Amino acid sequence: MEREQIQEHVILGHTAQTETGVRELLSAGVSVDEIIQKVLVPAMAVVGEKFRRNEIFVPEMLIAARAMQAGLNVLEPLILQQGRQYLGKVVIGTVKGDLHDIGKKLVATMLQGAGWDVIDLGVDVSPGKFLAAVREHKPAIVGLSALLTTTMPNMKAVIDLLKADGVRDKVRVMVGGAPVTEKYAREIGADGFAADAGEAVETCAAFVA
Ligand code: B1M
Repeated sequence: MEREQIQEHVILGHTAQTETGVRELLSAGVSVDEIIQKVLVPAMAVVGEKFRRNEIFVPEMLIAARAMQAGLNVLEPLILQQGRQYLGKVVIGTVKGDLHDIGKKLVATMLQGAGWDVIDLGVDVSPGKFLAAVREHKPAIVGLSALLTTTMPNMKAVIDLLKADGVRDKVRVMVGGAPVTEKYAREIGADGFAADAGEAVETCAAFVA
């Protein structure tokens, strides 16, 4: 299957065809990274653009997201196989009010593949739940994801609560998600920012280097 055809399947939310296309690319020797960066992620960018232009609506965006996730699920075992040394624990989640989880899951999987023990709290995670997870798991790093400009401030709410509870200096906080910038990360008092899953692995590695 041609790459453009696979992208079309993602955009139209064809789960089975997306999985088949991803498997075919793998069989043809295309790397996991290339499939993610050059095929699947650009397809979702098209979906976002179509939504912005009112050409598609939330249900179409949702089924496209399912197809994208199905494609990523095919790749996940390969990412996890990398088997590096144990690096420590990361608690990660999408902040309160935000239901976007594909990017956060990809970050979590890549971190696991790189050797981190990842506790994924899911989506719509309240500051209190992040704090409880920090107390329970004592991670080296807390990762906060936000895809909406309206939920970005909830990342600051988590950092503020960690401060108020006296545990802020025991963890490093990494933030990310499409609208998040390095400047914003600094403004809210995060320790690091990553633009994509690959950078997230580098940022976390730098924290413990
Ligand atoms: Co939504 N959505 N969505 N959506 N959605 C966006 C984000 C939007 C940009 C689309 C658009 O208008 N063009 C727009 C946000 C505008 C804004 O605030 N600036 C938007 C909107 C408006 C909405 C709703 C409000 C729509 C509505 O209801 N009217 C609604 C909000 C629901 C809510 O959260 N409360 C909504 C809903 C949804 C769906 C549920 C239908 C679905 C999500 C399904 C799911 O996740 N299971 C969805 C989708 C699919 C998108 C787009 C099309 C794709 C997101 C995605 O999965 N990208 C998105 C448009 C776009 O991004 N171009 C859009 C692929 C993924 C691999 O990339 O998530 O960016 P990304 O993750 C990257 C990096 O950002 C980074 O690494 C990842 C991997 O490389 N990263 C981190 C992410 N988290 C990180 C954390 C880190 C480090 C790096 O450290 C901890």
